[in-house]
Amino acid sequence: MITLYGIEWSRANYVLFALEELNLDYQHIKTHPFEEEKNSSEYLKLNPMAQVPTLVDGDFVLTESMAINFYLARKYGAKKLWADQLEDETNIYKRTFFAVAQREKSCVDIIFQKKLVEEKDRDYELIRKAEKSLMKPLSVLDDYLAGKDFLVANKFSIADINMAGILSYARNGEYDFSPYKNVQRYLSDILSRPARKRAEAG
Ligand SMILES: N[C@@H](CCC(=O)N[C@@H](CS)C(=O)NCC(=O)O)C(=O)O
Repeated sequence: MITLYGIEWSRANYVLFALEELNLDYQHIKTHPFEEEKNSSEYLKLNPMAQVPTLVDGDFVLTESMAINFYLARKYGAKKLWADQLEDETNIYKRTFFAVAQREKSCVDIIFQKKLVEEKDRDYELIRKAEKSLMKPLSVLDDYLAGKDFLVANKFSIADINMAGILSYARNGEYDFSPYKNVQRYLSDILSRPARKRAEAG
């Protein structure tokens, strides 16, 4: 039995997307990242960082959203979401790490400030810096996506779930993607997949 802890708008969103793409049976426990339940002794045994998401698959407990997605893709979706060749597999890592290292913090800052922080407390300078820091990585991604529908080996993979999940924060925070037409098209294709819609609905 697979159990996923983490409410759908948290980083659990990438994992829910993968679980839904793979049509897996799972139990979803909507642990809230900013409420006391994540500090319960039971939850801390699973995730000592008191963060979400956490996946439990039988006796196996795994934290870190991207590691969870690599695990699900390898274990349950080798044909559907993983790669056949070492080079493509390595590119799945590359695209995912690039998304996490170059974009995740800025995307999270944007959505957090715009959707969770009250207007009177909003840090507009942080938003401005976050938006600016996305320009170069998005422009590099935009060039890469010219004429492509997917990130790796011209096929949908876990790398697309990870990348689109991270960029979706900026998109939901009304970041202006219009200068990056290929990224805009790519995001709208990946984020309109039925599995993603089911994941968003929780
Ligand atoms: N690198 C971790 C980050 C997890 C994380 O920061 N989760 C947030 C919710 S999106 C959280 O639980 N925040 C509450 C906290 O840090 O106390 C991952 O990708 O799983």
